[in-house]
Amino acid sequence: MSATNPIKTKGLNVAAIREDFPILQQTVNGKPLIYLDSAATTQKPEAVIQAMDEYYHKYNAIVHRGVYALAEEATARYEGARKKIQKFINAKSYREIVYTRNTTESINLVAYAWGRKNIHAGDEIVTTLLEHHSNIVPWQLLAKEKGAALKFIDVDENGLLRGEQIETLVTEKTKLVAATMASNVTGTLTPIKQIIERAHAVGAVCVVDAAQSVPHMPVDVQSLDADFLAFSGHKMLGPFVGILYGKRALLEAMDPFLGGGDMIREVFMDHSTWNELPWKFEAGTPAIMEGIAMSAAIDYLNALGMDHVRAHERDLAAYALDKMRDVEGVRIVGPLDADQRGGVIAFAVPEVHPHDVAQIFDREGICVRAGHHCAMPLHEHYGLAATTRASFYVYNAPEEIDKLVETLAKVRQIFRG
Ligand code: 7TS
Repeated sequence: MSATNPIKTKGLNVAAIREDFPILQQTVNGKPLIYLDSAATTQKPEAVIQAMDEYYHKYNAIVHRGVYALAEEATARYEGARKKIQKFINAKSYREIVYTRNTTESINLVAYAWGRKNIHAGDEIVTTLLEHHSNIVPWQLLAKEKGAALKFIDVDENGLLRGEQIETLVTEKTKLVAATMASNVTGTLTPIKQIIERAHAVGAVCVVDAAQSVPHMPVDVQSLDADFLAFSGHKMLGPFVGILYGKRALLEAMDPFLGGGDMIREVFMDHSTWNELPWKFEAGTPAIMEGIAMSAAIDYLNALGMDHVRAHERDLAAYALDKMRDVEGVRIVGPLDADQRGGVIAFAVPEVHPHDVAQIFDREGICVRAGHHCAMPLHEHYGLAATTRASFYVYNAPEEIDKLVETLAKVRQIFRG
């Protein structure tokens, strides 16, 4: 892939983008590295690596507490990155952006701090069969503790959510709906706006898992009217930090999640009072460097344009679906229409274990993931214990998909003996 021969989808100039990612310049097992595991974590462009490096070289210091120049610099950049994240998802205020460790912690924060106050015996929580375990298990724990019921919106034969169940399962008994915008297995895009509207129509709040959507398409929390929305910086070119968006009124009314330094206003021997939003939910020393480097990740994505990112991934998915369907016996899970899915394709090869598939891919320098991808109920729905998954991002080119399909054909040959 040379810079003089840019490979283009409708959305992006991949050859130019690839030059910004040092890790992609290497060979693995003597083959050019083909990274197809961005749903797990994305690679980082030079600008993000430099932002992390610069922090440790120039202004490593604690935020919020120091009065010296270094600490002021760190604080300004850390809080500046928060404002950039706010704008990126069009939140009304930076006070609605809470730094966490990851999407998982963001969802757990809501389950503890909102859920334990607002869910009672007999209430219902509705989620979907498409969810990652991080948007199932916290609700199971909450439901069990409170004597509430947890219900699942099912998936149809095309890998889409059963639209009618959004109406029938979300009822007056429902207090919370937790749904993903995009599946990390089938890639399915859900009718999240309709789900949020339905939740609000019955007086419930809606928690949106945006781990596979904020990195891949324009997301506007105000136009969605999302109550809570969770995502991970490391899945969008940034470091290991998570974000929770929450409507200000909801966050104000919640008790803290974790107790400790920074989240308090005053501490007495018998009680404490809380800091303002968003710091009320940020106990202890945060991931400062990680937060700061989110700024560079968002600058990079903004320069590409999120519409272009989505168009690029849609085209890659369409290209891959088309080619993979020609490989005899390969079963693709989820929708076969690229307009209905993100750049994630999980598949099964008959009589070959997904780990063996992934190992053969590795020999060719191709990184794919094998397993249940933290979505066991969805795999059970498909009657599969595991799948192999390829997931795409801004630096992937159609030529890499050609290699994927070529290797897939090889897997079939090897195991046919
Ligand atoms: N929700 C979805 C839809 C995800 O894809 C993931 C991670 C999470 C939540 C959890 O994110 P975390 O940052 O808290 O770990 N998904 C994957 C994956 O597909 N492979 O590895 C992690």
